Amino acid sequence: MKKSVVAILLLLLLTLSGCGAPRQAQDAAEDEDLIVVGFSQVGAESDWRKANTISMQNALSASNGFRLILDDAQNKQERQITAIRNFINQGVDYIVLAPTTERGWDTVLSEAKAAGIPVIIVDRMIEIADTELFTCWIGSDFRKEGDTAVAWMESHLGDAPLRILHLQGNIGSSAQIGRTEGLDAGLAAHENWEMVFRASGDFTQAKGQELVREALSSGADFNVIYSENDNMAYGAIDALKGAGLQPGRDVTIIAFDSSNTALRMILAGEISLDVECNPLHGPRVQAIIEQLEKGGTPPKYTYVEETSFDAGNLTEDIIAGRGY
Ligand code: GZL
Repeated sequence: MKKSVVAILLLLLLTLSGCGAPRQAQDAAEDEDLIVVGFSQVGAESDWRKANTISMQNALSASNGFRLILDDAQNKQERQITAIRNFINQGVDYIVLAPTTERGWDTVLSEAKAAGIPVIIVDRMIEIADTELFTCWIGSDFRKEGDTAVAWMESHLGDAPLRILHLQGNIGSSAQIGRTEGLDAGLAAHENWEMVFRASGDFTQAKGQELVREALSSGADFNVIYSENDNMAYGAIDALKGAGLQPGRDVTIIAFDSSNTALRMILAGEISLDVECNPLHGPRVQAIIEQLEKGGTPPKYTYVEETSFDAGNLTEDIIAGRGY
């Protein structure tokens, strides 16, 4: 929308001169009624992330009045910073950032502010000196997710000694920080809970499988896997089965995200608890931008409502009715 006047004048000039308008001028003119959004996405590391991207693409669509420019940072903050600078140079109307990590955003968000481009943060939190550098944030309470998992472990695993293998997400992401803090609080509160192995699987299935294979071959004696997302849990289950162990019987699996595949693993008795982390931020961001376009002021922070699933409350109908 910012480029509309310039684009239309350029188009007019080129058309009158008989030169014909280059494609980008035509695009720009077509953009005149669209809200142009630059979205810096973490990557495509998990089912959750893919569902999040699809949700944003479906909501910020041309039919809804948007032109979405999506950048996949492949889990690298420096690529996100480059993408944000490109969005600024392109003169987008809004920037949406799903941050890889909590820190390191002050400079580039100052540049977006100076360019007069509102920034909406989704999913993970950022730690920044001046919170005026972003307009609003919408995401999950990751510490609460961790506390939910620990409360379930307390009520379902009784007083048995727990020997815990902990698969962490990307270190420094607020999803990892909050879920780890929840488990650490549980470990501090229970003398019969022991951490026997802890490493980051980067939220990926391959790394999750690699780490559990490594733990098994090192002789680590664990009876619980606390996996900070579903995809690492899938990898862990593959590794357990490869070693002749039965997930859900020999080892209790705790996971996060509640994606469709993982919920089916609950029905199959392989995952015992899955704490929901809802990725469907597209409609939420769309509503925020539409509110801003009308001069409204969305809340600075919005936490999405989330639940958890186990064999006691999960049904096929629930799975069929979920968006991811
Ligand atoms: C959580 C999100 C995490 C998911 C992972 O909001 O940031 O990143 O739990 C994803 O699946 O990779």
